[in-house]
Amino acid sequence: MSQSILLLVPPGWGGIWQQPLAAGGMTVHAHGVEPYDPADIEYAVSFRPPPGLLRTLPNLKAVFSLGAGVDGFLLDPYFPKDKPLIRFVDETLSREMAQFAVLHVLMQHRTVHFFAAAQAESKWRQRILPRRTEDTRVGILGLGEIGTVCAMRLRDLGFAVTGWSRSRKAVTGVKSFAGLSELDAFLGQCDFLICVLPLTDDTRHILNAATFAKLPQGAYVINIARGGHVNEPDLIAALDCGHLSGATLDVFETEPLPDGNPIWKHPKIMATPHIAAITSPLAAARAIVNGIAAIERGEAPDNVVDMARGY
Ligand code: NDP
Ligand code: OXD
Repeated sequence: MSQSILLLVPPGWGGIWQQPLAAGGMTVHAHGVEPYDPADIEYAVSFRPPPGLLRTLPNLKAVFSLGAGVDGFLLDPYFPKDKPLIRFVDETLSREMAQFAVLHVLMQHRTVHFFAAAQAESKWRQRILPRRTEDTRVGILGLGEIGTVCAMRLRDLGFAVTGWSRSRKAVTGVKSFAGLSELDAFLGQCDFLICVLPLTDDTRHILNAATFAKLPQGAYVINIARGGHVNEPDLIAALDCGHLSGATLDVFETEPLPDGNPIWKHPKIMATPHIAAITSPLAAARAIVNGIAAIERGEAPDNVVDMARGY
């Protein structure tokens, strides 16, 4: 039987998501593109739905996120919290997030900028690494689906890797710090800090002047989670005073990053447009079709968000 899905994505993005869902046997209505009867809708699929809209669907059974993060849903004060919200968890997504983290750690660790500048001057400038790999401490904030893969890849490259999460983890070769009481000890030993937390009331602006001050002098910050984790003026101040050596930001408080925002031209920031990893429409459709099939059989789907925790 064909289930009726409402697709809520920005204008122009409908096609790439609609086609694989329709191929999976779903009847797909694209919000803003064609009229639909709200009473027909059983499932909604989105990344950041218009606030209040999901509440207007009287026969909604569940909501599927096209992303791993669900802050775009839970920021809506009218989100129907009595319906299951299912997030996207995918091996390829985790692997590509880890690639991005590894890429940006290695670019700094191997001082790519130094050699690029030397080449620009046609200079043969050899030098040894400023810090040995095993002495380079990489801390992952958020040791969940994605953070764990980042930790394992960096560990396999020989870095000294630690992680911080709400509950204690057992990842071979990765020291686990847990809970707020261990946050300062964790921060104090991060030459690189990689944020892969979900954005919740507890983690908003977790990266601020006070937390930057607890990082070792010269630490490098990589945020691939959500812009709301970083207090951006505090980050710029910590870079400008020389306490932090640099930052890679893939996500921002306001996206797209507005024209004129100082982050664009900051010499110590590498900014990318929320592309650390992008959900594959085919993989998302497969997960949604499987999740709907489970619900229709009366079973619980995988990856249901815990509304009390917010992730
Ligand atoms: P998970 O839910 O699997 O992992 C979240 C981790 O954060 C868990 O280890 C959890 O601890 C920890 N955590 C959450 N809240 C706290 C807290 N208050 N204190 C300490 N630890 C906490 O999420 P994913 O790994 O799947 O995704 C992480 C985030 O990555 C997403 O929410 C999304 O924002 C971002 N993302 C960004 C992308 C991009 O392109 N830039 C692409 C994909 C995701 P515990 O395990 O103990 O519960
Ligand atoms: C996600 C994202 O949460 O793309 O998956 O940011």
